[in-house]
Amino acid sequence: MRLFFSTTSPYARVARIALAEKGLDTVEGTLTDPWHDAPALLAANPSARVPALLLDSGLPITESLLIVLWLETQRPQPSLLGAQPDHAISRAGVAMGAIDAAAAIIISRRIDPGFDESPLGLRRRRSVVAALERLEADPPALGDRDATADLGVIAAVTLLDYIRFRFAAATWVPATPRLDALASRARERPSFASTLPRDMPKT
Ligand SMILES: N[C@@H](CCC(=O)N[C@@H](CS)C(=O)NCC(=O)O)C(=O)O
Repeated sequence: MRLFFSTTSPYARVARIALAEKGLDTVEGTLTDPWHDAPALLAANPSARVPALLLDSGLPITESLLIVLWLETQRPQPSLLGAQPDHAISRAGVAMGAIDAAAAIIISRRIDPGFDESPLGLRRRRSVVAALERLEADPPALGDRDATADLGVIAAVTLLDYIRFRFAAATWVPATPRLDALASRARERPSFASTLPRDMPKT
């Protein structure tokens, strides 16, 4: 198997953490800037987006949450849905919506440097703030070291770390002490520590 990923992508990070939590961290990774339209990525994903997981059969699985779904079917244990699947999935939905909103702000700046303050930019910002506030009010819980991180934890921590990475100086990001504590505990796990967002290496 081969995973196309970038070090900045929160979506790729969700897939990478999920693979590692399932004990599949030895899957070969191909560092790929999706914006460079690498032929191998385009062959795996017509949308030219990361993550894309190429199975040994040659079949590609794209979309972060579908990669998680595929993992659940192939390797049900340990489950990424945790003890309360409803809650894990619900929180993951809130976090993924905010990841979409945050990523949309970053991408839209490429064509409109003033996007952040535009009506649509402010709407996307509101989504991020509202999701962080909702997750902060009722944060997912991480068990002890032996417990697997569920999808709610994976998505919430991925969101928070992405916001810190991309919007470090933003004054509109709310204080989230409970999520900060969760992220700091999650960082004790190799799956989270080894996938912290960072700029892509210069080529
Ligand atoms: N819904 C997709 C989103 C993937 C996505 O947008 N990835 C970004 C990187 S953060 C990408 O590859 N963008 C390149 C492009 O949009 O052309 C998922 O969950 O995997």
